[in-house]
Amino acid sequence: MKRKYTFIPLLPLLIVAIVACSNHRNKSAGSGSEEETAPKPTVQVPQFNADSAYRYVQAQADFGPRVPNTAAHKACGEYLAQKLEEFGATVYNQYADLMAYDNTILKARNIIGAYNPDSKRRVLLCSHWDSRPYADQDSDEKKHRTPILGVNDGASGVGVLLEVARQLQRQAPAIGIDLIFFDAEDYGTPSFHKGTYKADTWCLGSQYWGRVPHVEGYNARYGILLDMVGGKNAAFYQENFSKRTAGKQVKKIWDAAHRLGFGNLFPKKQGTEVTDDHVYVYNLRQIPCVDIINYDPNSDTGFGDFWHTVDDNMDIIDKGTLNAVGQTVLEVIYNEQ
Ligand code: AHN
Ligand code: ZN
Repeated sequence: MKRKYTFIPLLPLLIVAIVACSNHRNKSAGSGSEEETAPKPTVQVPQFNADSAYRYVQAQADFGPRVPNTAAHKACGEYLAQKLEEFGATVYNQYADLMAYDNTILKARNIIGAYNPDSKRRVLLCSHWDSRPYADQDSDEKKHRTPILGVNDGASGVGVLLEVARQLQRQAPAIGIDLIFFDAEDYGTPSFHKGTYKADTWCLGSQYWGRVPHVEGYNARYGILLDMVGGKNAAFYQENFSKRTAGKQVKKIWDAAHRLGFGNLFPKKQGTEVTDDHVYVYNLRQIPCVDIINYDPNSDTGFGDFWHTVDDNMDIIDKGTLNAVGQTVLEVIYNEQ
């Protein structure tokens, strides 16, 4: 009897003691102990300059259509490699003869700029730099064989990445970064083609790089592909191949965009599945890669009214879109440890 009486009141006491103890532990790990322990280092993310990115877009547009096997293409390739040199990257050039859907041999050039090349911790950022030989989505059928300027479709992604390169030179992030400008992305089978069907006619440059990377055994944690990232009224729905194969990174990028106040451009909603360079980065090198691509399921082609038309020119470029994408990319890469 006596034993029972002394035992029962101890139980609530014990619970109170445990709760008090755990509360104390919670407090000491939280804000209360900031003076005693070193604060978590906060990274300084550089400010993306959209005016600067816009100038790099304009500079590419000034060459004219950058269709493989043309003088404008060749000259623009020189310009891009020279800019990467100027911004302190280690530059690699991959020259390759690639066969197009109609058996034309394309004199292609992938241009790669590496930052902190010795680091094993790497993120890959990429875009295509060529422009399409055909305005085969133009409402005027007579223009279907006219090469396009590809300002949004081509120059915008590269323009954003050149501004990222300029920032990388000014302030290095904790990890290594590779910028890849893929060639011959947009020489895919045109709508008017009557010949036999050939698979994989888009993204020839990234297919080549996937088989023969610029560095043997190349690897990266993940990649981010920028495609059509400068248009007015852009919407970056979550491209579905990216969601399936790089879901964690999609979340990370869209969370970063929302944190920065660009939630309106980055709806956390599923887009379509697009055959783009990221597919080959993943399939051939097993590097998860997220395609940030203007795609709005509520619009006509999804890619914007100017897509693969003669209207893909400087008039449709919006610095606000370039800024939202560029700042989001910086936020993501400077927060990598
Ligand atoms: C196709 O139209 C098959 N893929 C879209 C990839 C692309 C073309 N991105 C820009 N131009
Ligand atoms: Zn295109």
